[in-house]
Amino acid sequence: MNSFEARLKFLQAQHEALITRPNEVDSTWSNGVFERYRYPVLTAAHTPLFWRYDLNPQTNPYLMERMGVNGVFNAGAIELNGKICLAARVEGADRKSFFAIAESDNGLDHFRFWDYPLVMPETEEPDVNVYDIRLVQHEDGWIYGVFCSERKDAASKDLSAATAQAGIARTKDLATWERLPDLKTRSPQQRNVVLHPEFIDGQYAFYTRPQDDFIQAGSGGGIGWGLSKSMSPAVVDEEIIIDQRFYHTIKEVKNGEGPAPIKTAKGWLHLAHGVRGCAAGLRYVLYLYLSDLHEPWKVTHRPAGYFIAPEGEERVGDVSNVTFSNGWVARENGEVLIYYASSDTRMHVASSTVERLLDYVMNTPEDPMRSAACVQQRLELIRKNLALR
Ligand code: BGC
Ligand code: BMA
Repeated sequence: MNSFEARLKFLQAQHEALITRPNEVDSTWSNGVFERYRYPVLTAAHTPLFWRYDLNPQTNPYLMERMGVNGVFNAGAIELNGKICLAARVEGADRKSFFAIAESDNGLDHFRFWDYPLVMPETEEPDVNVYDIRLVQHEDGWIYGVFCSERKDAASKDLSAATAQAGIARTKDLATWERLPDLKTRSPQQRNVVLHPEFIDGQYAFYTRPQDDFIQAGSGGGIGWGLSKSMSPAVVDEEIIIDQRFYHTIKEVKNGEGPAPIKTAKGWLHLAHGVRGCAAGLRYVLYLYLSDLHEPWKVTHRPAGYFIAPEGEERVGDVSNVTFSNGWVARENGEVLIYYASSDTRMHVASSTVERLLDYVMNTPEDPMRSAACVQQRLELIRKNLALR
């Protein structure tokens, strides 16, 4: 066996061992709200070797990686035909990202990418980068993918100036996609747009995130809500802010809806991200909130603080100190699989149940917004607990 073949065999064995490695609950983590798992479910190394290497000894005698993958993160998620499918953001070494489906039977391990990444049709004005797709099974029968489409801001002299808008596509099988026009709103910038799974008064409903600037929320931002009569084109004329940013909270700088909310008996359960600025840069954490079953734009419960924040190795990566989620799956048995990415690098899974998450959102006190009030809130808990002794 020559060295090319030997190395190829080694790489293949290593890859297969990685993707068939059983996952297990991380026994060092225990807060009663959710379980963390020991291993990431997807990483750059999970992508097939034939996406990265030229496997022909004639054209690649050194068996070099020709097209590196920088990270696999921010995946949309859906349960389809009994499989858990993730639509991951795969970012090449060239910093352009694209979507690719990886599927697993149990949603915890053995995720395997389909042979080809998704071929997302372009619009007339091509996207420069696409990312963070939210998959939604809508009651109209289509599976929609709503994602960020980023293009260079041609009007600005600043080389990095960009505009983000919501790209929309639909499918029945995750394999073939029909691209629809981008969402139209009054905001020059939209990221983190999510389609609500049900009609509201016969219209499509969107969670939006209007901003004046590509990065900075300025005086705007917050999670918005608006209705559209159609999906092609989808047009939201009026946006209201349903979940604002607040000074000195986990969402002081920015926030945005995560995946589409889960319908429960007590209301719509939402997962979102909050961002604050600090000396180390931006810190992204995840939080939950609950909104009214019949009027999903009315928030009923806002547990204080974060639900998931980066821990251990999750804190380090291409963009460190980030947890981000745009995918979760509520299973028939009440289990919830939460897919979150760490530091724009890899995908993890956490598990809980609708029952536990509802208990968490309904019984975690709200943020009283001042240190003194927070102490009072904690004293109340301490007194009650000490009275039990
Ligand atoms: C990156 C995203 C990031 C956004 C705002 C984009 O260019 O690809 O990952 O969320 O900028 O910082
Ligand atoms: C954003 C998101 C994500 C990313 C995060 C941190 O604004 O849209 O793509 O995970 O920044 O870089």
